[in-house]
Amino acid sequence: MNLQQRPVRDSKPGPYRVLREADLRDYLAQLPDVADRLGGTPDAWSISEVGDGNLNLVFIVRGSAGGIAVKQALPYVRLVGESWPLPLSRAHYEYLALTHQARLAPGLVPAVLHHDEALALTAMELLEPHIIMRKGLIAGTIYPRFVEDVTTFLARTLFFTSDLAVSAAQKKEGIAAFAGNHALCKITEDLIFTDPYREAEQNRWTAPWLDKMAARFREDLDAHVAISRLKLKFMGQPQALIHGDLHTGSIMVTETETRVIDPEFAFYGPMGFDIGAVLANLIMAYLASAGHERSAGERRAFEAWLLQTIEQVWTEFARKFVELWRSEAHGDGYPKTLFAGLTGEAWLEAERQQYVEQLFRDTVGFAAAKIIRRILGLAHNIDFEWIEDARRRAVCEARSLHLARAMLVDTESFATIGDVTRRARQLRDWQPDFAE
Ligand code: SR1
Ligand code: MG
Repeated sequence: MNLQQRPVRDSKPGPYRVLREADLRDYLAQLPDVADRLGGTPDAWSISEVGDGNLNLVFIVRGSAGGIAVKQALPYVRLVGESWPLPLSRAHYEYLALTHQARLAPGLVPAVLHHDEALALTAMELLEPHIIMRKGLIAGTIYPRFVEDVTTFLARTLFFTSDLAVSAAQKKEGIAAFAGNHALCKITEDLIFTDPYREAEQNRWTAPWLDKMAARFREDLDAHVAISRLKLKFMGQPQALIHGDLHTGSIMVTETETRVIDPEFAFYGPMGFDIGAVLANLIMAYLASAGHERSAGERRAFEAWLLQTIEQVWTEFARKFVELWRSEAHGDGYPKTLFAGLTGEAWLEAERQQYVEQLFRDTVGFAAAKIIRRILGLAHNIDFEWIEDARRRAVCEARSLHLARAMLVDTESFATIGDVTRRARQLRDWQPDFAE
C-alpha cells in the first residue's frame, strides 16, 4: 500500500479543457480498454451529463456491451459558478483516495478504469442498478446491507491508515500525499465550521420560520466555542485518511450492495468527521421523514429501521475497529513491548475502550456540525429541500437544529448512541414555536 505512487497515465497528457459530450466520445474512443468495455462503434455510444452534485461534471456513457461513469472536475464550484475557482487537483486526490480505499475495503468503492491528471478526469465502473442513498431514503426504502458495508468501510479505511496500523514513516508519507488538498479542506472549514455561526452572504435557511433560530446560532457563544474546538480538531488532528464528505449523497446502494463514491475531500483528519457525517445524514433522513409522509404514520416502519441503523452504525463500527486493533495493530502507536503479558493486555484493552469513547464524543460533535450546516449554510440537503410545503420543511429542520445544538454544546450528555436516538425520537413530533 504505497500512497506515494504516481497516478497512472493511460494516455498522452494534453491541456485541460472542459469536455462536452462529443469531445468525450473522441477521447474515450482512443482508450482501448474503455472502448472494449463499452462495445460497438463510438458513434453508437450514448453519452449524457447527469451530474447533480455541487462541484463536477458526471457523464454516463453506454455502449452495446456495457456502461461507464466519467467524472471531470471543473475549475470552479459548479453550485456557485466561475466566481468561485477551485483547483483541478481535487481529481488527483479523489483518484488517490479511491484506489487506496479499494485496497483497504475491497468491493465497497467503484473500480477505477482510467485516470487522466491533465483533464482532471476519472472513468469508473457504472454502478447499476445502484441509486444515490439519499434519494432512496427520501422514498422510504430500507437497505438491509447498509450497516454491514458502511461499518466495514469506516473501520477498515480509518484503522488501516492510522498510527495503530502503519509505521510513523508511512503515516507521514500519507499525510504528505494528501496535504495539497487544502482548498477542499478550506471549503469544509468555512462552510461547516464557520459560516453557519456568522453573517455570511451565502447562508440561507427556510425563512421566515427559521429566522429567529438562525439569529440565535449567530449569537450563541456556547455553540461558537464548541464549533471552534471541532474546527481545530478538523485542521490539526491527522488521525487517519478520511473520506471527508461522507454524506448519503456519497453512497450508492441497492438492497444488497453498497458503494462509497466521491472522496475528493479526502485528507488526513479526525476519524469522527467521517463517522459523524454518516450519522448526521441518517438523523436528517429520520427527522425529514415526517415531511415526506402522505398519511400520518405511514413511514413508521422505515423510521424505526433508520433509528436502529443509526445505533448499529456506531456499535458495529466500534466493534469492528476494536477487533482490528486487537488483531492487526502493526503500527508505531502503542508499542507491543510496553504492554506485554496479561496485565499489559488488560491495560491496553482498557485504553482501546477509552479511545473509542473519545471517538464517540468527536463523532457526536461532528454529526451536529454537519446537520447545522445543511440547514443554515450554503449547501442544503434534498432530504429537506424536497419537502415542498415550506412551513412543514421548517418544522423538520427546526427539530433537527434543536437536536444538533444539544449534540454540539452538551456533547457529554450523549453518553451512548442510544441517547442520540432517544432524543431524536422525542423530537419526531415536537412542534416548534417559531415566534420564540
Ligand atoms: C461548495 S461545495 C458545497 C458542499 O458540497 C460538497 O458535497 C461538500 O459537502 C461541500 O461542503
Ligand atoms: Mg461529492
